[in-house]
Amino acid sequence: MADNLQRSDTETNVIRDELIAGLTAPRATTSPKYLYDALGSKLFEAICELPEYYPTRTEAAIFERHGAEIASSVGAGATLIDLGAGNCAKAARLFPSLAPSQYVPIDISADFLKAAVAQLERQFPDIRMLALGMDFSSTLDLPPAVSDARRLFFYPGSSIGNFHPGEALAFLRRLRQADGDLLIGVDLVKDRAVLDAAYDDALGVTASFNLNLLHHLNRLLGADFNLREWKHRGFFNPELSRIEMHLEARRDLTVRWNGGVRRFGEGERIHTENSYKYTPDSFAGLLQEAGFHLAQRWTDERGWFMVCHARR
Ligand code: AVJ
Repeated sequence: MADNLQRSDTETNVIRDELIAGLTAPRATTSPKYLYDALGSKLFEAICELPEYYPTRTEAAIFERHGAEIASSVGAGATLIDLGAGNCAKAARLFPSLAPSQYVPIDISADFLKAAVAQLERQFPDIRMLALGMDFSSTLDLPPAVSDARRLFFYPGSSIGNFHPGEALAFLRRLRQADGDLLIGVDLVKDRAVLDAAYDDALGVTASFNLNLLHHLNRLLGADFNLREWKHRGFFNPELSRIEMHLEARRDLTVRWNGGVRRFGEGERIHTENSYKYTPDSFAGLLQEAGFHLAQRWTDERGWFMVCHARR
C-alpha cells in the first residue's frame, strides 16, 4: 500500500512523531496502517487465501450469491466510490450487475490504482474512471471531476473493524454528510475458536504479517527491533468484541532508534491492531445512529459476515 510513496520531510516527521509517541506510551501501540508496507500488503493477500481466514471468501460468496438483489437495491447509474480500492478487483466484479456511471477508486497509493484502472478502462469503456490517491480517513473532500450523480460509497472487507466504535460512528457520519449511500461489508461475532484461528493461523502467515511491522519500523525509524525477540499474539477479546493483535517481548530487551530508546520487559506487548466484530443488530444500530437508513442486508448461511446497503 504505502511503500512506493514519495513523502515530504514534514510527512516523514509526522510519521516519526506518531510512531514514537505510540512506542513510548506506557502501553505501547502502533497504528494498523504500518502493517502495510510492500511485503505487508503481499502477506495480507496471502492471509486472504488461508483456510482459517474466512472474511474475504465469505464476503465474496455473499456478493456472488446475492449480486442481483444487491444490484436492484442499489440501482444502476451511480457514482461508485471505492474506499481503499487496492487492486480494484472487488468492485470490478460488481460492474456488470451494478452498472455504475462513474467509478472512483481511492487509496493511499495512487500509482498502484492507476495501473489497475488503466486495465479496467479497456474492459469497461462505458464507465468513466477517476483514480484518487488520498487518505480518505482524514478527508472526504472529493474533486469536482467526481460526478454529481447519486453517490454510492463501497467499503468492503470489514475494514470498518479497524476503527473503535466511536471512530466508526464518526466516519459513517462523514460518509453520510458527503451525500453518499453505502454498500459495506462487516465481520460478525461468532464462535471464539473460529475467530482466534482466523487471526492466529497454523501456517503462521498472520504471525509473519504482524512481525513484519517491526521490519517496517526499523526502516521508518532507523530502529533495531530484532524479530526473533518477539512473538505474535492474535485473539478475540469478548468484553470489547474485538480481535486484538499484539507483539510480545520474549525476554527483557531494549530497542533503540535514531534519538530514542525503550526497554520492554519479558511478556510486555505492543498493541498493533484491533478488528471489531459486530452483531447484525449492533451494526444496524451504528448505521442508524450515523443517520443512515438500512435498506437491505445479506449474510451467508453460517451468519459469519454481513453486507449492508444503507441509504442516506
Ligand atoms: C483488512 C482490517 C479487514 O481485520 O481482518 C487480517 C486485517 N489483520 N488479519 C482484518 C487483518 C490480521 C483485516 N482488515
